[in-house]
Amino acid sequence: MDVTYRIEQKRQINGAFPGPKSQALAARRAKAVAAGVASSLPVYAADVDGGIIVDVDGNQLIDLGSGIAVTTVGASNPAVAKAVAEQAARFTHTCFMVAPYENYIELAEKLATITPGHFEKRAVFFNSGAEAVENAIKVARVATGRQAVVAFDHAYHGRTNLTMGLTAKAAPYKRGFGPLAPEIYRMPMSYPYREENPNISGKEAAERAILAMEKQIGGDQIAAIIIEPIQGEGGFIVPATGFLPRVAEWAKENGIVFIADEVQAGFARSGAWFASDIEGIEPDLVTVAKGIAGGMPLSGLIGRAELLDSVHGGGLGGTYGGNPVAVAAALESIKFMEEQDLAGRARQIEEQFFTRFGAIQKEVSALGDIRGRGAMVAIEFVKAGGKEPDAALTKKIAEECLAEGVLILTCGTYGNVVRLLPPLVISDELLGEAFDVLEAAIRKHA
Ligand code: PLZ
Repeated sequence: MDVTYRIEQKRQINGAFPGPKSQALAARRAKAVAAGVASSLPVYAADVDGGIIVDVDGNQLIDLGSGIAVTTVGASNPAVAKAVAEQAARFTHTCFMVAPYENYIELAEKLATITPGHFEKRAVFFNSGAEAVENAIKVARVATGRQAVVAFDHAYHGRTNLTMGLTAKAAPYKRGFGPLAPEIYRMPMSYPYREENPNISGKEAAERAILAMEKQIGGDQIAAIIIEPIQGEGGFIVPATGFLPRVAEWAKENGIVFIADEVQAGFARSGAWFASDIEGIEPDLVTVAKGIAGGMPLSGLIGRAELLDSVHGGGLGGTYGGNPVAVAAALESIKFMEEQDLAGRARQIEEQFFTRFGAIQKEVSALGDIRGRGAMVAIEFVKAGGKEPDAALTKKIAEECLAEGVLILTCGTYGNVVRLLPPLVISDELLGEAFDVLEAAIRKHA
């Protein structure tokens, strides 16, 4: 990897944490910002580069979150920043539905070549992951003339009305926000660590879900099956080998649109362009966001031409979708990922993680499972001697890391998963130091 850093890549906590400036901002925030939006960090960001977040008091934290899998190429990647500035100086917005522009088309062309599937494709752009997912469902319903949508246990697809219905976890995402959208059915996932029968194969887990779909809905009633090839918020769950190909095959046999939600796993994060590539599936539709544009808000829906083109003219859109500044950032981010082989970098990180934490798992029984792919890896913590989720321990470990200057996010249906999502431009040295801090926190509390 050939990257230069603007900020010294050094972890450093100066005295009080949070410092006085962050404390002052927290007091202002309490009086101005809605209480419903929570933050992982008690400090406020001032400058971010490579693997370092500098806060307003000058503390320097190692970033293992990338703004939830977004800043894959860095949060201030110079090539992205330049493209953003140049595009903003020409025009920030026209609305593609009013005065269309070239870079939107260029990004659609580019995505057709890097997304899974050897068939003719079309793309359409939006602002958030949730919006891409909503539109995938809209397209599938028009294309099939059916209404039912299948999602899985532990799924996360967003917070808008339709997508919160697709999301599995009630608190905090759905609590009190109903009524939820109708015609959503939830099916059992392949979650190897928590299977009742530890020997169940991926194909058998797929047959379990298929039987439930046949009995509870009927294959000819289902418009779409949506699934994250690696589940994100639900706990970085990698389904058993063979699960996804069998579900996709059954979808095809029944004329059901198979949608891969690659919002979190996509764009080099999993060690391939898309996690679907590793699973050997060719989804009919793919939703993307997060890592696509170096931190600029952009999402997309890409897939089979005949599906996307089945929607009547004017049926898809939105004021800001495919904003030219965000699209310019995406084109540069993708170019950077290619030039720097960030997928290869993600595979290196995967290897370092499994070597390091695999060894610790042999000694510390609280590490129930270590899993993931690429730079999307996680540890599931359990109580000694069994598999009971230990959310309290998970929280303690994440807090300890934070106090030591390492930002680590948690996730999982049971809140007992520590997930690592470093920016792929992080140096080996800094990543190793973050692993040291995490290991020390585990050894202290587990
Ligand atoms: N699909 C697979 O991971 C967003 C959500 C964080 P938006 N994940 C982070 C939070 O608590 O809000 C996500 C995802 C998958 C869809 C989404 C939704 O993407 O850009 O947040 O709408």
